[in-house]
Amino acid sequence: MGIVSRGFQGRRGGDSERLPPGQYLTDGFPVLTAGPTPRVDTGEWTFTITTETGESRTWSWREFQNLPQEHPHTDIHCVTRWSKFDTDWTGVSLDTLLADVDTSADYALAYCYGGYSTNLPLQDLQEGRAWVVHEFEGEPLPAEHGGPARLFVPHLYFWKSAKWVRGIRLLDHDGPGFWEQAGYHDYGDPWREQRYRGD
Ligand SMILES: Nc1nc2c(c(=O)[nH]1)N[C@H]1C(S)=C(S)[C@@H](COP(=O)(O)O)O[C@H]1N2
Ligand SMILES: [Mo]
Repeated sequence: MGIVSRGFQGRRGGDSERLPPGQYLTDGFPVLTAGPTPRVDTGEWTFTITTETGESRTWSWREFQNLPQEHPHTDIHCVTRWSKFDTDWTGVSLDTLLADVDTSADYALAYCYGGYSTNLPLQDLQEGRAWVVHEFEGEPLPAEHGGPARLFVPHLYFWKSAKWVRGIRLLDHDGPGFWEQAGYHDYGDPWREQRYRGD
């Protein structure tokens, strides 16, 4: 396993090189949700980052829309073994959202409307690798896929891309989210097949 993500090398080697181990390719876009789909009005939507010292920063929908928008284009990989190539999204980089946040935390817990949560090292939300997205293929993100906005962290299995994301807590200590408590891997790297605890 090299340092460069193999997702960026795949095109030369064809589809098999782009597909992480144990995955199959789908053209569809399956919906995977534990529980009912929350309906969140953009007029009420807020996104909050809270630091380990308890300081917080909150954006309204309008403030969030006025931040610099990026257009990640990449492959996604679900732990239930489907992968989808060449997905297109619009959203705000976590680097932008974290720019004025003063923290020395090492961990992050994303939490959601509806109660879902997932944990990641803070570093995995940085360096151009994570976004809060609100469009899929040029259209507002459908509610079943996490609209109005979801976390998008495509270098990890897709359960880390929390739908209906409401905020991120920055923490000194790692602690499991919803699926991690249920036995999924703490980190979830598809190239190392980190599906379940102990993988
Ligand atoms: N809030 C919330 N986010 C979630 C989930 C969920 O149940 N609730 N499921 C996760 C899982 S297991 C996957 S594979 C992806 C699925 O996203 P999709 O339904 O848009 O394909 O969302 C992730 N984010
Ligand atoms: Mo999943």
